[in-house]
Amino acid sequence: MKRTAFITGITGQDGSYLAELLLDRGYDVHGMVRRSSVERFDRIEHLRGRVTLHQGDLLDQRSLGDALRATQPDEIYNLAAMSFVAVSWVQPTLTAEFSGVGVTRILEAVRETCPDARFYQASSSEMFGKVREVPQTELTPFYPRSPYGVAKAYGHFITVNYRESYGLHATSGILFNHESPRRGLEFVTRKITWHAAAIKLGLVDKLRLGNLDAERDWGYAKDYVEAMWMMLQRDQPDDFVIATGVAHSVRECVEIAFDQAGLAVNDYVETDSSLIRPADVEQLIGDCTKARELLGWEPRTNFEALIRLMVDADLALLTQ
Ligand code: NDP
Ligand code: GDR
Repeated sequence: MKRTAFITGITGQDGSYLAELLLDRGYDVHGMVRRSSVERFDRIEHLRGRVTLHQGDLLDQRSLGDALRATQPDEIYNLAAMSFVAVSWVQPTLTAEFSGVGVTRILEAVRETCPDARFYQASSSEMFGKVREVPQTELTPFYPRSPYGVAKAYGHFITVNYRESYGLHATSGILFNHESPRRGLEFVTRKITWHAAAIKLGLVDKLRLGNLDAERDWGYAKDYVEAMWMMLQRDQPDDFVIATGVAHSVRECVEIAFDQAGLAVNDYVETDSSLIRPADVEQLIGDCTKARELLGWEPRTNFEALIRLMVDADLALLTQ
């Protein structure tokens, strides 16, 4: 029988790739979108005829219940959030509402309308923050370093708690950074690849960055949405770290991107102290042994290949 999936955050980077994956696997795909005076569904424009969209917002309990009641999903992927760490200091309360309490709202809606559905929560390596051990696993204690990380830690634990309190099939994927040509322009990899392409084409002349020494375990979003799906195929709900196990610095990202564009870094890149965060996460490295062993999941795309493909995509985008 055809299975039904419901995705919050379907207009985001991950939501759009996950919708494609689920359609390919024969699912009836539903997504939640929020009202805006200008409709911006660029990432799912090519899927518009194949997915059903429901109006809703993580701030609005009624809309969550109504959308789930109408959909009666087998699987729910809660990807919606205020996902940009830097803005979480500017809008700390709203971030807590979206990315923290919003998880409780949707879990309550699940309990009320479709308690047998399988639920996925988009947790984050930002919860490890000022890391307690290297590499980080499912058992590493959290020490979030931003209002976003704190909100995600709440979302993670409320998911665990509803699994243990009410027997929901609720799973939390602790995903490390993952990028793609659909990544928002404000995130550092895409900011770098877009600028490398734009400088190459003579459209802009500088790239200003903050902390060049920060290191992240960066993977490819397409590989990571597959892990989300794999987690919900298990009869046992659980928590999984998804990562590549290798960290690179922002500086290395710049070097690869500019090399791909055929440019010399020193001529174009400047540091800008206003882009330094009040508290940054210096290094994240994940250990995805549990996902390898229990899900059979493997990252397929390495960092260098990822950054090069993003530069090529930005060159193509800007020459359209
Ligand atoms: P994006 O920022 O690309 O997408 C976020 C989505 O959430 C958008 O569809 C956005 O809708 C929606 N959204 C935001 N606020 C609300 C709200 N109040 N109600 C309903 N929808 C809302 O994020 P990603 O795709 O990169 O990430 C997906 C999830 O995974 C997020 O929860 C993120 O925090 C988490 N995560 C991401 C990682 C990464 O490296 N990408 C790593 C670990 C976790 P709109 O289009 O209207 O703005
Ligand atoms: P992050 O991603 O905060 O890890 O959160 P981001 O790409 O924003 O920053 C990564 C690191 O790069 C440094 N940096 C800059 N960052 C941005 N955005 N812009 C700059 O100009 C810049 N210069 C240096 C940052 O200080 C940081 O150390 C992402 C999001 O997708 C979250 O939603 C997700 O949960 C985590 O990844 C895992």
